[in-house]
Amino acid sequence: MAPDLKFYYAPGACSLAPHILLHEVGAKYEPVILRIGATRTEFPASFKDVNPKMRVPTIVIDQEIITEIPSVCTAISQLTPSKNLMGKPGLENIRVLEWMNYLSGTLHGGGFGHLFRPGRFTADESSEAKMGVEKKAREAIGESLVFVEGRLRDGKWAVGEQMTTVDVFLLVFWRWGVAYRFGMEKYPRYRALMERLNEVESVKETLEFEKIKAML
Ligand SMILES: N[C@@H](CCC(=O)N[C@@H](CS)C(=O)NCC(=O)O)C(=O)O
Repeated sequence: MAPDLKFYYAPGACSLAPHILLHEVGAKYEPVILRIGATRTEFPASFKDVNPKMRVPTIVIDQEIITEIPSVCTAISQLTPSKNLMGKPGLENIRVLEWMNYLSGTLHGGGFGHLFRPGRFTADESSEAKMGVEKKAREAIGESLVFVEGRLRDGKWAVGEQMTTVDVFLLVFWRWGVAYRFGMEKYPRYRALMERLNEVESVKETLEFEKIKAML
């Protein structure tokens, strides 16, 4: 029997990556849309009962609550193992985990997380202190984008010979990089990967579903 799925997401947020995977595996799920404001998050207090961390993505699979992008993506990919969305078992899977950990911890948490919510990372409430955090975050993101570009291979998916969860997670940062003016034209391999991704049916479907654009 197909599992009962409930998926909490915010349009254009990091939840876009697992959202695409849900469409890629053709899952039937109940979507729950939450909103993230420019300076503060507007999740309903009741969401705390689902995810005490108050973050999207959150997926509930047969009453099991799963949070954190790498695990949410792993859980979705296990719905259709033949698609190898976490890479084929063996080295590919290891490379996918390596990418996901880097993207999640360094680029997302250490970079964009600081840029979006600088107040969380300084005890000093002055705007100068927040601007200092934003400045360091922009430097860290810039370094990560150079690293990502260097790791991508011309005309290939990020790992192996087919789309994996890494490619769709990279789409999240591409869109943010464009929106926050990181000069994404400096990253031709990254752009080529995004162009390829934007031809994938599940990606088109999910962007339409979230009412957002690819931002190429
Ligand atoms: N480590 C978490 C981070 C999730 C996260 O930060 N999600 C953002 C959206 S991109 C969020 O829910 N933000 C709300 C907030 O920061 O208050 C993960 O990998 O899932």
